Amino acid sequence: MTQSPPDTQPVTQPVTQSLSQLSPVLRTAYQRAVAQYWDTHTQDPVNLRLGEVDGFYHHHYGLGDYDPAVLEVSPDERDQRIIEELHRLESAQADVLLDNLGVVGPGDRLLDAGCGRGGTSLMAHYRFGCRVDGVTISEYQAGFANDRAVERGVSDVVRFHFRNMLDTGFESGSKRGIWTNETTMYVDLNELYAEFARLLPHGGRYVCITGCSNDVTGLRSKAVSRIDEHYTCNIHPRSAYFRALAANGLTPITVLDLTPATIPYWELRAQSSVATGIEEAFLTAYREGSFHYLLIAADRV
Ligand code: GPP
Ligand code: MG
Repeated sequence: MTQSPPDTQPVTQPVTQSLSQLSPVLRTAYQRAVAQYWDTHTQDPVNLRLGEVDGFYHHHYGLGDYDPAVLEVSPDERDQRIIEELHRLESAQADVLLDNLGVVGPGDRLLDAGCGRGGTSLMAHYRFGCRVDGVTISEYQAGFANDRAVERGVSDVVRFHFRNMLDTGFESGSKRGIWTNETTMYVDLNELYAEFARLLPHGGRYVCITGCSNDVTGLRSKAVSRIDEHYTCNIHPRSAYFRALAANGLTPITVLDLTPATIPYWELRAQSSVATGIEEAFLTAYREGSFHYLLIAADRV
């Protein structure tokens, strides 16, 4: 059962209908399909075995060079060493995201929009000492992440909610910082940034890490389409981010092209026992230039 943190929205509708019909969280057939994907992809070794390394479970990719020595150790140790190395690169990616949140104090509140199994939220809490809320449209993920927070004894300050990031229900101006770690390809950016503009006070910071298609090379490539199909997502072009941010009072302060730094992660993952089959599409898309791995930090003005 999913845990219900104290401020989870109550379900007030009549009990004669099924919960999925009633839920105010999942509003469209598309959102239900995405939620179903994450509610049923629960045994994914590429995410579980990496998370088991230290209890921080991620749903994003990695940054930085891998240690080539992991490919040369004895066959009985090789698999585990590669998994540990992939996990190190994924945690390094989350650190880069948090590096760009600006000054955050223990009294601040942060929002992880599309929190997955909660790894980045927990890292943010340990770094800044503040309260973090994560939202996900997967009840399974919210439950899993809350269990990790309970295990660590931080469930009073790190909470995961079965909520929609397009309509979070949190108070206006209540979040000093918000991030999306590879989740924006599941939503309309204008709707998303209107909600973030509401939640951030003047001067609040938003950080996005995303994969986006390259307007310069034209419409989406075959490799980008394969990624969309694999994850049931809709990768946006780079231009769409800047248009939607500007339209919603969010002004970029930092833009980093992380593409060169993520390619080693995919090269190592392609050689691992936890490869899922999507590795070649990422490598092709990045190498042919039809896709970028981008960080954007923007301030609410
Ligand atoms: C990784 O999640 C991210 C997504 C599914 C969103 C798509 C991201 C893009 C940059 C296009 P994951 O860790 O669950 O994926 P996997 O199971 O493949 O490791
Ligand atoms: Mg993963």
